[in-house]
Amino acid sequence: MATTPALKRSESIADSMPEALRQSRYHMKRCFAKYIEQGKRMMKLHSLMDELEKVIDDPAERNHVLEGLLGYILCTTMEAAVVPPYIAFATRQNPGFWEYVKVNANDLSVEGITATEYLKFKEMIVDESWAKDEYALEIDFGAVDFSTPRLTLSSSIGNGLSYVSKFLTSKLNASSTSAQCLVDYLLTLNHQGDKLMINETLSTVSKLQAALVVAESSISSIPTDTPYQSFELRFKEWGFEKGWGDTAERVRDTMRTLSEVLQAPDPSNFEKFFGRVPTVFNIVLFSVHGYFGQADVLGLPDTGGQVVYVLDQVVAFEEEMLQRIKQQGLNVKPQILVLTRLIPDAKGTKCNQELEPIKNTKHSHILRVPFRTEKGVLNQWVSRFDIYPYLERYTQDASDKIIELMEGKPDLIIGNYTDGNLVASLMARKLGITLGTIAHALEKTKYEDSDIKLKELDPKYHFSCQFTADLIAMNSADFVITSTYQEIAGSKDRPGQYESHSAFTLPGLYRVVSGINVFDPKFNIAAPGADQSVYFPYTEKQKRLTDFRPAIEKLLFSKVDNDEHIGYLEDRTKPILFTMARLDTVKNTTGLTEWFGKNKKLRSLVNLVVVGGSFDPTKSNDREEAAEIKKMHVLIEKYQLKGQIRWIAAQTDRYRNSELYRTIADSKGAFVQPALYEAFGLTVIEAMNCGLPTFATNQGGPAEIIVDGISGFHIDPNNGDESSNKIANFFQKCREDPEHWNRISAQGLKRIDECYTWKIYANKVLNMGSIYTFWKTLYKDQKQAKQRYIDTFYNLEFRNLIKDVPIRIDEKPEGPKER
Ligand code: UDP
Ligand code: LCN
Repeated sequence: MATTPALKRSESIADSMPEALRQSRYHMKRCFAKYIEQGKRMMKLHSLMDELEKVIDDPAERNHVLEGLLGYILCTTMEAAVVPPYIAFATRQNPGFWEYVKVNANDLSVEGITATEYLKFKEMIVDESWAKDEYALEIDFGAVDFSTPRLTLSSSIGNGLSYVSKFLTSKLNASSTSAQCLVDYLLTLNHQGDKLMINETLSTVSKLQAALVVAESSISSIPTDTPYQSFELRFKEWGFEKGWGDTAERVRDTMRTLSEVLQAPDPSNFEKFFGRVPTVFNIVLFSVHGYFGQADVLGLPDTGGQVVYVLDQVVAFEEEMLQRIKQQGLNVKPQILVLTRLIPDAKGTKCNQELEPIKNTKHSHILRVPFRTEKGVLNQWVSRFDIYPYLERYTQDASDKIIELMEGKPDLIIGNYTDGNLVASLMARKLGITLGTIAHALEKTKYEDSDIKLKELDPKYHFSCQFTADLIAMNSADFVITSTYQEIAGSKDRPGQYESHSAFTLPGLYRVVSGINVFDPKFNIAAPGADQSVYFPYTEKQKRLTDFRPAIEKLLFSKVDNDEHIGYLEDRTKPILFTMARLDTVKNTTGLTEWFGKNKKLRSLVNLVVVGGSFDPTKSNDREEAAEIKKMHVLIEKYQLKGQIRWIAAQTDRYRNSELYRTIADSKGAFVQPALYEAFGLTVIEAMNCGLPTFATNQGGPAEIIVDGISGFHIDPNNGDESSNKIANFFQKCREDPEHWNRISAQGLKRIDECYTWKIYANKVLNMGSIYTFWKTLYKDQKQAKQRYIDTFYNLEFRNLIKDVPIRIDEKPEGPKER
C-alpha cells in the first residue's frame, strides 16, 4: 500500500501546497469551486473530504489524489473558513504546530497567512463589520511573555517539571555566582516566621558550601538513626536551621545532595533536593460549583468526577505531606482546606454545613462559604454556566475565612475548573502565593465552533465569561496540572483543550491571537487514581462489601419499576454490559443505548445496565439532563429494550457503586464509557481497578489510559456500528475462550498499578509546588508584567461580561440576610 507522504521538516504547507494543487489541477479547480459554491461557511475535514469525493467520482483517481501530498495536506487541516473566492485553512502537522494558508479558488494561488489573518476570515463569516474593524480588541499573551524558556518538541509537552529542572540547573551552572539565587531563596524559607534550612550566617554560596562540608563530616561518624535534635544546637551555630531531615542519615543525604547541586547542578539531584525542601505546609483547593460533599452528592447535575478527584487528592496530599514533614524533622501539622460554596438549600446533603472534616484525613476540612449578592446569601444551587457574577465577592469572603482558619496565608493554592481557577488566581494574586490550576474539562472544545458561535451560545452557556476566565486562570497559573497529554495538546488528529485556546476569536468581543502556549513548561501531566480502598479487584473475596449484596441484587434484578430503577433483565445468566455517568449529552449514554438497541448480536450476548440521571424529565432542573432523559425513554420504546435493559437512577454511594462494578465483573461483564468526548474519565479507572474489562471512548483521556486490545479497548463514539460490533466480538470471544476475559481484566489492573495511583500523583504535584515556587522567583519581573496585562483584561473585559449573566433569584423563602 502506498504510504502518504509527509512534508519534510523544513517545508511549510504554504511552500508545498502550490505544487500539490498543480499535480491535480483539473480536479482541484472543480473541488475548490465546489467549496465556495455555498458561499461563506466553516468547513471541517469531513466536509472537505465529502465534497472532494463528490468531485472525483472515480475511486482509483480519488485514491491517487488522496495518497499524494494533497491528501496529506488536507488531513492536517483542522478546519477551513470559506470566504469566496478564498478558502483559509488552519492546518496542524503536529500537536502544537499550526500553519495557516489561504487558497484562491479561481486561480489556486496559495499564500501563507498569520493566525490573526486566519481569525479574520472566520469572523467574516459571522460578523463582517467587526472583522474589518481595525481597532477590534486583540488579546496577545505572547507579547507579554517573552523571557521564560519554552519547549520545542511536541513530545516534551506536559513534562514541564523535568524541563524546568533542566532549565534551572543550566541557569545555576551559568557562572560561579549564579547559584546565589538558590541561596537567597533558601534564606526566605520559614514556617510561621521560624527560619528553616539556613539563616543569615550562610548568606553566600561559598559560605554555604564550606558549612555543608563541615556539617556533613561531623555527622558521618555518628549512628545513622541519631535524631536531629541531638546535634541541632551545633548545627545552628554553623548557620543551619531545621528542615534537613529527621535523622543523621537523612540530614547527611540532603546535605550531600545540595553540595552536589552547588558543585555542578544536575536535574536529578536538583529535583531530589527540591522534593525535600520544606515549602508546602498549608494548601487551599478551590472547587466552587456543584454540590460538594462527601455523601449523597454524586450524580447530581454538575457534581461528578471533580468532587471525587478533589477529595481523593486531599487524602493523598495529606499522607504525602505528613511523610515529608516527618522526614524533614519538623513538628508541623499540615492543613488542607477545600473551599466550596455553601448552599443553604442543600437538598438533604451537607452542603449547608460550613466546616466539615474530610474523611480519612487528620487535618483537612471542607470549608463552605456562601455566594452573596446585594439581596443577601443565595440559597440555591447555580449551574456552572451561570456562576460568574458571584465569584469576585466570593473570593473576598473566602480569603478572609481562610486566613482566619489557617492563621495565615497558605503556601499553595490550587484551583479546579473555570470557576475555582478564577477564584484561585484572584486570591493567589492578592496574597502572592504559588498557583496551580486544574481544568478537568475546558468547555471550549466540547461544543463545535463554540468560539464563532458566540452569539448563539452565549445566552445559554455564557461562554464569553467562561473563556475569559479560563484565559485569565491559565495565564496566571505558575503550573498547570493535567490528567493526560491530550488535555494539553490533543492527539495527531485532534487539538488539545489548552491548545484550542492558543488562537481563537469571539466575534464582536475580542480576537485571541496568542492565548496560551502549550510549549510553556508550566504544563504537567499528573494523572489521578481511584481510591484503592474502595475500588479494589473483584477477586479480593475477603474484602468484598457483602452487606450490599441484597441491595445490589434488587437494584439489578427486581422486576418492579420505581424511582430507582426501570426496565428488567429477563435472562439473568447473561454477562452485563455496564455504564455509569451523569446524564449529560456529551456522556453519550443514549448513544450506547441506541448501539445496543440496533445490534442484534450484542443483544443476544449481554444485558445492558445503565446508571445515570432520573426518569422524569420535568423534575430535572438541568437543561441537558432533561433532554437526555426523554431520549432514553424514546429509545427503550423504539428498540423494545424492556427485558434486556435495566436503567438505574444516579447513584450516590461510592462504596455501593464499587460493589456494583465488582458484581458486574462477577457476571463476566464489561464497562463501557461511550462519551463523545471525555477529559479524563474516572469511571474508566474505577472499573479497571475493580478488574472489569473496559471499553472507552477514543475521544479524549481514556484513549491514553487504555492500551487498545491489551488493557481494555478503545471505541469510536462517532461510529456506533463499529463500536458495538467490537463489544459483541469481545463477548463472543470470551464465550469461546473464557481466559480472554481474565487476560484483559488482569492487564487492566496492571496498567492502573503502573500509571494511575494517587501516590504517584501526590508526589509529583508537591514537587511542582516546591520547584515552581522557586522558578517564579527567578522570573519575577516577567510575571509582574504579565499580571498587569491580566489585571487589565479582568477589569475591562471580565467584569463587563458578568453584567449580562442574570443573578439567580431564590425560589424559596429568603435565606439568612446579609450581615
Ligand atoms: N458517579 C456516581 N454516580 C453516578 C454517576 C457517576 O457516583 O450516578 C461517579 C463515578 O463513580 C465517578 C464520578 O462520579 O467517580 C464521575 O467521574 P467522571 O470522571 O467519570 O466524569 P465527570 O462526571 O467528572 O464528567
Ligand atoms: C471532569 C471530567 O469531565 C472528567 O473527565 C474527569 O475525569 C473528572 O472531572 C475528574 O478530573
